[in-house]
Amino acid sequence: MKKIAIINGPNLDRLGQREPEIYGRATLADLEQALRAEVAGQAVELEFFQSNHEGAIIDRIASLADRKFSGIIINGAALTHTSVALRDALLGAGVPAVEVHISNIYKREEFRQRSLTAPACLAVITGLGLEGYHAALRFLLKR
Ligand code: CA2
Repeated sequence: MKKIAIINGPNLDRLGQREPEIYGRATLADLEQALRAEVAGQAVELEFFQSNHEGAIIDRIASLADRKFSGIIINGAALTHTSVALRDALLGAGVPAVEVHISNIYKREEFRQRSLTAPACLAVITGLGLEGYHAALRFLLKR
């Protein structure tokens, strides 16, 4: 049984409710449903977690390592650009992670073009919309 966690950071609970021109109209619940449908019938467990609190995300990442998860898909949202603590948590967990951004961070403001967490991840997918989470899931399941 492979266990993959999908972690979404601050404000992504509002997905589908604001700024649809950047983030689309689908909600996090839609994303969860679509990812669960993708792995239906496979020996795969998905765990979804969203928080607006940096420490809660860090605690969760540590618990994934303790519970022997095989992969993490993380959209750290704004924490991507600011959080050394999140980077350290990913490095410390030692669980293979893929960083996903719905928008193309390199087409946006300069402050979004730097990711502090990317070096702690195997790969980064940016700008594919919610398809990026599916691509990350397929990648992690093939490893
Ligand atoms: O493109 C991405 O996925 C981001 O990680 C989203 C973050 C942003 O800070 C990053 O630079 C790029 C923003 C999350 C806020 O998302 C909202 C979505 C809909 C409505 C309100 C907020």
